[in-house]
Amino acid sequence: MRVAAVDLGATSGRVVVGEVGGGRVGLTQVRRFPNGPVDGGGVLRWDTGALFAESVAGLREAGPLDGIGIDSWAVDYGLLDADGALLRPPAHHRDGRTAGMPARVHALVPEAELYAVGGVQALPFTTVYQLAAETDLDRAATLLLIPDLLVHHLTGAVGAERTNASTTGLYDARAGEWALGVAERVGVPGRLLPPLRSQGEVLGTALGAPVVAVGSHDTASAVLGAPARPDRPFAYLSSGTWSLIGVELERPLLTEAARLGGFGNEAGVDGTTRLLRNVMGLWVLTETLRAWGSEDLAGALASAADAPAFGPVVDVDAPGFLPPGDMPARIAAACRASGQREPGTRGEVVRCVLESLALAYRRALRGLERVTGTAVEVLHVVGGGARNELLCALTADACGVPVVAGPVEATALGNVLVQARALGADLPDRWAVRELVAASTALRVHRPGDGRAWDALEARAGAAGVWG
Ligand code: LRH
Repeated sequence: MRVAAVDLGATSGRVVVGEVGGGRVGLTQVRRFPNGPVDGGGVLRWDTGALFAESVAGLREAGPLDGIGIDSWAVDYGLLDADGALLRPPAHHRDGRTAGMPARVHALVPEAELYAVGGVQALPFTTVYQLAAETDLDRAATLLLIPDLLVHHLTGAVGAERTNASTTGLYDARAGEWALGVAERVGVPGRLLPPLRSQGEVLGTALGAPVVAVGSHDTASAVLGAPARPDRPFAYLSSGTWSLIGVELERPLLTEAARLGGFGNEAGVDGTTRLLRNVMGLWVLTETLRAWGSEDLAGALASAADAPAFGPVVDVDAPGFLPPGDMPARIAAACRASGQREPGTRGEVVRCVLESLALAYRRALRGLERVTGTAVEVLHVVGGGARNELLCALTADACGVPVVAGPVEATALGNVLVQARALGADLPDRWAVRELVAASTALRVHRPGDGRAWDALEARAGAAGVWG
């Protein structure tokens, strides 16, 4: 069986061919293309026209296919008019137009009530808050999230795949349906929300192949592609532009403790719940390199490895790190504000970012254990960040659990294997999918060292007021 995964990430997109058979899955990347924010009339936007053209070119290069599946980052959307035409290029979630929007929405539906239904983390860029800043709702007939927009472009089909719909804040996490009551109360007409689709449904045909609904939220596909075992309680860290750290649950956890702990419930493949925290992620590092005009990630990591351990740390989730800009200056300012010395050399700046990320993962993991009442025994780091050995090692130490790093291509694997299953491959459940991933990829284990230095670091940072 030969299927293609189109995987659109915030900094690059790719088309990957997956071949499934003989107890293995193999991937070949056929096309990779850059992605990023573009200036669209004073608002940061996505150039979906270019992304879709690149995706189609990649699918053509892929040759004959048995299936096509599409995933991308979450929360962003395009609005279509009654003729199915896109009103404007979709806005980028890092645009500042959402400033003040959470408060405006919470005045209509209190935050705790929103959480009790949708269970999402109240991040300013979540779809429901973006829609509060939207000027085109009256002219729009349909809202499509990014992967659904590409499915529409390829097949004409209109729908919303559930894993990504669950990130909007307009989805009823328990019922698995749109939360139409909430939508109407926050001023989003129910007519905009298209029929929901589940993984495995055939959505249409493109280039002679069925387009199959996969976990269209990249993180949902990545979590499926994490080589976890059913007999060992695990957490995952989908490590890319964003860091999504969480656990897999059988059903949503919509408690006040989960909300106040900063965790969101997102729908996983096969009706699971991904209880996770969205941590700012490698964005802070890539923006730092961009500010330096450098593309030398390996060099930056090597200098961080040589820099002294346990220097200054920052709250990577502070809103100031969200928009594009001069990260080294923001890091220095955050260190000054908390009475810490500023990192001096570039190696120290990178070390500060990595230790701050590891500390954020540690705090999230402890919080997850607290709200679920389950101790985590292993952390699966998947995605591009699994290649970052220094960060994986720091994460193992900070979290006090073994880190299993890999696969880097967990998202594409999750995408490919949901298609393969829908097309008849013998993969009875998600554990069978994960077993196949484990059998087909190289993994690296990072064992934790003595955690006492991290206890001290966290205490020092807390006393300095790093988290406010
Ligand atoms: C990761 C991701 C994440 C969302 C963010 C907008 O790519 O999908 O899960 O929170 O992008």
